[in-house]
This record gives sequence, C-alpha cells and structure tokens, in this order.
Amino acid sequence: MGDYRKLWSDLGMDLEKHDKLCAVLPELYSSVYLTQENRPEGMNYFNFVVAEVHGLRIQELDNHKKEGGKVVGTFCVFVPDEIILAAKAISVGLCAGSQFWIEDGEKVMPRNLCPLIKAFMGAKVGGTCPYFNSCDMVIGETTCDGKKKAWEILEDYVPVHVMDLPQMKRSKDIKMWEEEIKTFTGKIEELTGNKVTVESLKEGIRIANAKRKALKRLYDLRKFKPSPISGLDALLISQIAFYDNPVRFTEMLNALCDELDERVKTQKADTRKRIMITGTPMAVPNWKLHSIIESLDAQIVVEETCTGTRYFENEISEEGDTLEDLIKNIADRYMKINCACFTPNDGRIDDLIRYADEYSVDGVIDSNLSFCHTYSVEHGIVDKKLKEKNIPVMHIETDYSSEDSGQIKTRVEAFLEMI
Ligand code: BJ8
Repeated sequence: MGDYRKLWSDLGMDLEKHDKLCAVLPELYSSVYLTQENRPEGMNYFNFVVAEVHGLRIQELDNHKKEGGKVVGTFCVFVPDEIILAAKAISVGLCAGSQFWIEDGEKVMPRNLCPLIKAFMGAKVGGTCPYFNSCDMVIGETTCDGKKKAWEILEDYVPVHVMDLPQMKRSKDIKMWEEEIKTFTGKIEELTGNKVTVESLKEGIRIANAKRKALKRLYDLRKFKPSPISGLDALLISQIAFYDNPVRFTEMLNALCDELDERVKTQKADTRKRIMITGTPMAVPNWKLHSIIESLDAQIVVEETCTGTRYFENEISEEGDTLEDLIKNIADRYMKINCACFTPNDGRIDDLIRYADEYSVDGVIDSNLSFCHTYSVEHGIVDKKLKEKNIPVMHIETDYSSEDSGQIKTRVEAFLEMI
C-alpha cells in the first residue's frame, strides 16, 4: 500500500491507533486467505482491493469529494443504493467486523450489545475507519433495537438520517416504505444538490441490478459439486461488494465467473460436506466461522445472510415512466428481503428450504452474533422447520473474539461427523 498518511490525517483520523489496526489486518488476511490452495486467478483483483482497502479506494472517495461529490454510509441492505447512485453520490457499507473496534465501541455502548454495532461505533469514535470519516452523511434504519438507539449516539459524530423500516409486510407497510424512500430521496437530493430524475434513477437501477446479477452468477456456480470457489473467497467478494466501485466490481466479478465456468468443466468430485450458513451478517474482516469450517472436511456453498443471498436476490424492475413508478418498484424489491427484524418472517424459512435443495446442502449452520435477539429467537423456528424437512442444523452464537474458536471447531467437527 502507498503512503496515505496525509489523506488519513486530513480525514481527522487517529493515526497512531490506525497504525495498530494496519499492523493486524495483513497478517490475518495472509493466514486466512493466502494459505488457501488452488485459488482462481481472478481472486487477484480482490486481493488487491483488500491490500488497498484503506488506500486507493479512500483516495477515490477523496477525489470524488474534491469534485463536489458526496459519500453516504449505510449499515443495512434495506437502504436503496439506487437512489444514492442516481444522485451521483457514492455509497459505502460501514458495518464493522473486527474485534479491534470493540474496545472503543464499549466506551459509548453497553457491553452486552451485538458486536457489529459496538464495532461500527468504535470505528467512528476511535477515528480508525477512513470510510466512516469520508462520509458526509450516514443512513440508519429502524431494524433491531440496538441499531435504532445507536443512531441517537452516532448523531454526535456525523449527520445521520434514519429510515423508518416497517416490521411487517402488509400492503400498508409496503406503502409506508415507499413513502420512506421518497423522503430519503429528498434528503439525498438536498445533500448532493442533484435532482433524482427518471433517467438517473433508471441508470442507478441498472448499475445495482448488474451487480446483483453478477453475484447471482457467482452463487449459481457454487451449486456445482464441488463448488469451484471456497466459501471464504465468496464471502470476501460479498463483503467487497459493499464498498468497491459498483461498475468495476461487476466487471471483475464477471471475469472471475468466466474463469469459474471453465473450472467446473474439469474439476473432480470430492467428499467434503456442503454447508449452508444462515443468520446474521458477516462484516469485513469477520472471516472467523468460514475459516474454522473450511479448515475441516467441509465447503461452504451458500450464505443465507445479508453478506450473501439477501443482498442480491430479486432485481428491480425498470418498467415505468415516472419517479413514482420506479420508487414503487424499488420498495417492492426491498420488501422481499427476509430479515429477522420482521414478524412473521416465513419467507426466510422458504428460502432456506429452497437453497438446501438448490445448493445440494448436507447441513445448515445458523450463525448468530451474540446479543442479536431477533435472529437468536428465530433460531427456534429455523431449527424446527429444517428438521421437519430432515435437513440437519446446528446453532452457533459467537462474537468477533477468537476465544471460542477451539470450542466452535470441536462442535462443527461433531456436526460434520453426524451428517
Ligand atoms: S436486513 S440482518 S443488514 S438489519 S445489528 S440485526 S446482527 S443485533 S445487521 Fe441487519 Fe439489515 Fe436485517 Fe440484514 Fe442483529 Fe446486530 Fe442488529 Fe444486525
């Protein structure tokens, strides 16, 4: 990575603390990722993106801002990127997945809270995330209680706009979500000084749909036996999708899929168990569970999470001549995401049963970040419904620390033997 210290300092970051983070990440990445054998050539681009995660991409954001553009941070797959793209702003996902940020997060948040929330708060409070410090505004949402209340604290550090996400999916809720997207559009127009037009919104939809299509293509390739790409690599690609330039990302992912198309023609079957992960999102650099599972005789072939299928399933229709039409299409697509914040959330169970079949899954691991009540409570239903279909399932509750890694490994080993 080049020298970006001036850039980081101009962003108001704590350079000394940030140096400590920069010392940990490359080591973690090489031990988890670069030790994998027979990785596709196309992963070199994603290696490069990780190597430059606090460098080149931040430089791109800075250049965009110097030309008068705005950067918008998000924490949930319900925030419609299409609107941000239509207003010529850049959207970056800010969910944080490292234990490094927990200590600072706990200075402003209770300890018995989901690590994802403590980590993103810590990244901002400690001044160690250049993405956060590049944001002109961040978008919160009323999903779980922890996030909902975190926005009130975060407002002391950065302008926040909160989208009111319904908790049910009746037609009046979908209508309300449409109204919420309209308010959000006004807010983004005000921030950027750019009007969202039918043309610019159609272009935003096209860019986001193309990214979804490429991710779907990758996941379809994972249905082959064996999958031509590790679960670790697929997870990394999904994580990068949240902050890379979407057009370049789509192009590079399609190039990787071209390579995988060839790979599936020559690979041989193996004995590894095919695992589906479901549950809470895994924000970068949370590779803990994937690296444990794939160090055993198993391959992760699909993630029913927001860093997996929930991010890309269902495209948005471009049909319509007015902003009203397009916003309705956007609301319809987003309300198909099956997050445990909704009640009921039967769509998630249907997805799990369908994916188990489509991806020829041998077993499901329901992975839950500690203190995430919605997903933890929903595990009871996941467990019951999957067992009714004779699909083996296990539950893991964990955080970002490595203290329980040995114990998780033993439990997963036993599960793999059992299936
Ligand atoms: S659509 S999963 S990205 S809310 S922060 S709910 S882990 S306690 S992230 Fe999410 Fe949107 Fe739903 Fe997806 Fe639990 Fe933690 Fe809350 Fe979390």
